Amino acid sequence: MSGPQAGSTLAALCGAVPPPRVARHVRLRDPATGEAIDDGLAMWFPGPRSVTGEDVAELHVHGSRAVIAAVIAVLRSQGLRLAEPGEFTRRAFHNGKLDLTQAEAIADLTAAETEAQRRQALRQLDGRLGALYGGWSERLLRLLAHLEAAIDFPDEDLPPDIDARVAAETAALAGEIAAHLADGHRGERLRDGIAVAILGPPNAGKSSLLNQLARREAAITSPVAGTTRDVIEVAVDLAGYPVVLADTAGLRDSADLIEREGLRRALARAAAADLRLFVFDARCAEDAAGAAQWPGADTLLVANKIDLLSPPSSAGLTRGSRSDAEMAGSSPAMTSMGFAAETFAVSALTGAGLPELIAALAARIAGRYDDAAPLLTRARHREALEVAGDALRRARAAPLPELRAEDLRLAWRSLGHITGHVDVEDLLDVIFADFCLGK
Ligand SMILES: Nc1nc2c(ncn2[C@@H]2O[C@H](COP(=O)(O)OP(=O)(O)OP(=O)(O)O)[C@@H](O)[C@H]2O)c(=O)[nH]1
Ligand SMILES: [Mg+2]
Repeated sequence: MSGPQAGSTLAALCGAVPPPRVARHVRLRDPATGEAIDDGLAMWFPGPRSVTGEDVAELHVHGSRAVIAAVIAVLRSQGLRLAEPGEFTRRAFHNGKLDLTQAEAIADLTAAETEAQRRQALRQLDGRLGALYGGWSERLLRLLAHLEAAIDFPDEDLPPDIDARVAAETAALAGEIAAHLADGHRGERLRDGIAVAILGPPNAGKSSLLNQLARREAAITSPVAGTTRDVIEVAVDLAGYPVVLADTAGLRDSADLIEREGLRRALARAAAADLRLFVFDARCAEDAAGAAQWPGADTLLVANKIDLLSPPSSAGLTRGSRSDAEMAGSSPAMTSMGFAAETFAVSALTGAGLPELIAALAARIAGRYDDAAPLLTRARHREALEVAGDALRRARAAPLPELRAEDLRLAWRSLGHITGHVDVEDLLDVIFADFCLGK
């Protein structure tokens, strides 16, 4: 419960308000009838030292439907209503308990499905992102204040090099924002999922690999080449990282209209993906050449069906067994075939080599996307930063101080939209704090 009624309601239900921030064992009663509803814990957080900044009361009750229904009915009879989605966080924001990036972090924490998402949301909740944007905002405000002062009070005793300082600081800010924007969408990827495309010739076992990584039969597999035609997407938790796997149609020229469309989609997905797994049949090493279309460290080669390379009887192919992993890691057959170092030998049938492949993928993702520094996490932030960056660039080119100030104001407002701090009073405060003008 949050708001002015929280205390009186708590007293009505529990008989008394417990001391602040102490959990009390209570018998909850319907104040109208005196009937006992449940046995639980009550806590009292008088504002402003509470999560919303208002008076807050918490009841810890048994979670059964009957208890919850009875408690809610009694609370309603006391004039309370259920909070709307996000209302507690919204009130906390309005009461200055957190900025908008932290409010978004709470939403992200609530929705986090993987370890990496949880860590990133927690970092954002710590306020590091807000502090970064807030810092820029403050510098911009100071800049603006100096410029406005020079415009409005040209006769006053202002530092002579003010123009040069404004220009240098504008350039510095523009540079920092540009560098933050050019982050390869790392934070957004960690939040929304890293796109990994599975490609390769028909029948190589792409869909089988997808099913193994997703740990379910998401895609149809069959010995018929050309089984997959459309892109099949599955969101998976890959060693703690959110990954959107895309299985694609086999890469081959075909007269078939649908297969040609499948090929087009596969190529488009490969181009758009953050990482690629190029799967080929380990028995046809020459197929690996198809991966040349996507050079670089973003493409991992996966030699599949290694169970067919050695006599099945001697391989001891039990899924996930130690001998499997060892075999996959250092298969003499594979090394003698001369695959590049980045080739992972696996069997999508037995699961051999998959732990190594997953570890390598996770390591690549960790290296590229996981960062302790505050990262851009939302398109909303990116848009606002782009507007701010453009405005700063315009400000640098503006011929008149008035135009420059207008662009700086725009940039500052845009930054303020990210954290939710936009107030002209801020500007006045700085102007009057920095300069004792017109006293
Ligand atoms: N022995 C063996 N068979 C495999 C392995 N991986 C896949 N297969 C079989 O190979 C055939 C093709 O597998 P899919 O996963 O459908 O291959 P794909 O690359 O998705 O094929 P398309 O969708 O047609 O491009 C199926 O019969 C699978 O059971 C493997 O590691 N070992
Ligand atoms: Mg397939």
